[in-house]
Amino acid sequence: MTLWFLLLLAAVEVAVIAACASAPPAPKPQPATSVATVAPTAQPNVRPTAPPTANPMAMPVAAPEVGIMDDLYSPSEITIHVGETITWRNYGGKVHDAVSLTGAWSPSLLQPGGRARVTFTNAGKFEYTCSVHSSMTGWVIVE
Ligand SMILES: [Cu+2]
Repeated sequence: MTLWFLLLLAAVEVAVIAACASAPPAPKPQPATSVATVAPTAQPNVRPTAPPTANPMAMPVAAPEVGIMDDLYSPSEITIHVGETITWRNYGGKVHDAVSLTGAWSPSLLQPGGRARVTFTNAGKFEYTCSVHSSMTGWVIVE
């Protein structure tokens, strides 16, 4: 009886081993597929750079200007170089002018918004006034 039992047990074991041997191999565990967690980047926030600035040496220099107000010159003293031109512009509401005290220049009266230009060809310090409002005085220094 024991022998039969052992033989039967052995037969079952062989059958089990054979079944295991013929079974398809268990799939290898695969690492979990990595999921991209990085959100897509936003649109590039690159703005075009400013165009290169022009050569400072080539930039135009503001022309010397004296504003005429009611009733003063602004600036009341201006320094320029020989050969430069000053523009007087009447920003006031009255009629004004800018007349040299020595008679070096004598522009006509300027209506509001009017302009007068004088080119200085000699160095010196020149005082001027308004022929209508004698309290208005200014200086041009030419270097
Ligand atoms: Cu005046």
